[in-house]
Amino acid sequence: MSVVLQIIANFGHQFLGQTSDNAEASLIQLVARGKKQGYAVGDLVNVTLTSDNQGAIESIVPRTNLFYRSEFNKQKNLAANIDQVAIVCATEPAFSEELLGRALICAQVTDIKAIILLNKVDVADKVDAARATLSLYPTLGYDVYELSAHKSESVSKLTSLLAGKSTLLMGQSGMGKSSLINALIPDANIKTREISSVLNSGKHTTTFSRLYHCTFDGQSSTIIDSPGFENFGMAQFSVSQIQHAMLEFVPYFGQCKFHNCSHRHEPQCAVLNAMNEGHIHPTRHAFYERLLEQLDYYDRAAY
Ligand SMILES: Nc1nc2c(ncn2[C@@H]2O[C@H](COP(=O)(O)OP(=O)(O)O)[C@@H](O)[C@H]2O)c(=O)[nH]1
Ligand SMILES: [Mg+2]
Ligand SMILES: [Zn+2]
Repeated sequence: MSVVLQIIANFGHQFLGQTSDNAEASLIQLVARGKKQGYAVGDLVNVTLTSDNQGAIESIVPRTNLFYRSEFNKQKNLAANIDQVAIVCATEPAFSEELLGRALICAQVTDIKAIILLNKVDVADKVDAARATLSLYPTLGYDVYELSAHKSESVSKLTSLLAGKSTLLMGQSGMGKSSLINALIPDANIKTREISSVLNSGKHTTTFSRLYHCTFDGQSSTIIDSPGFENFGMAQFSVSQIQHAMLEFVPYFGQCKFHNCSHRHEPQCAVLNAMNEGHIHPTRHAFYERLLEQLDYYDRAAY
């Protein structure tokens, strides 16, 4: 029998599928037939069932999008077919603005809405510093929502942002992602144990992405939890894609002296002029230079 299933967890080359509209549907262990493909959590796949709880992936339903990081030829799929990515930061431990910036670039190039969650705002002596760091991002067009995973009224406010959507939750470890998932999805622990027991006999329970079906504000929604990350390579993008994802640079494009200006060191560069006049934050321009340096490095290493 052939069915369409959604991949809700993967670990290495093992996948778990479930019908996409029923949180209580049983978990089907999936193997990829033929050439190994880079399936991602959130993918819809055509499956031939070989038993009650096993099946073979025959083909993939075309994706609306795929969010992934990459270094050289190593690709790490985080999620497919998502409506938005929520990047979790915290007041403590301090979060990496570099990783936040990279996740935002990736969302921008992939044309996925990104929102920033500042968790642990109950930590009174750290909240001002975190707010100061994040104050730049609303000026670029990104909404920042403050919350505390330990406060139920704050978590219930969050559900209105998630209702009816498929959201990839990402963040460094320690930011409170698991606490948020547990507050949002009361039986998340049970589901996780169930997934681990089918997928990999309980090992490495925190190292794979998983998708949770949930109902927020009466609307069917999904949350994809991803493993904590400490780097975020974007070898897949071109210089031009990165330039256009620097949203505050975009209004100045076309005004530089050289039409192929890299906006790094050229004379009469409209982007550099805007920075010197205080319209572009120097930390963002330095961030942009680091991204381009890393692309140069990938290019040189490829030969
Ligand atoms: N004060 C405070 N601590 C939190 C909050 N959310 C999470 N934590 C704590 O931060 C630590 C890391 O949380 P965890 O959910 O494991 O983070 P993860 O690594 O992102 O999954 C734990 O000790 C949590 O209890 C919060 O809103 N306020
Ligand atoms: Mg965790
Ligand atoms: Zn320029």
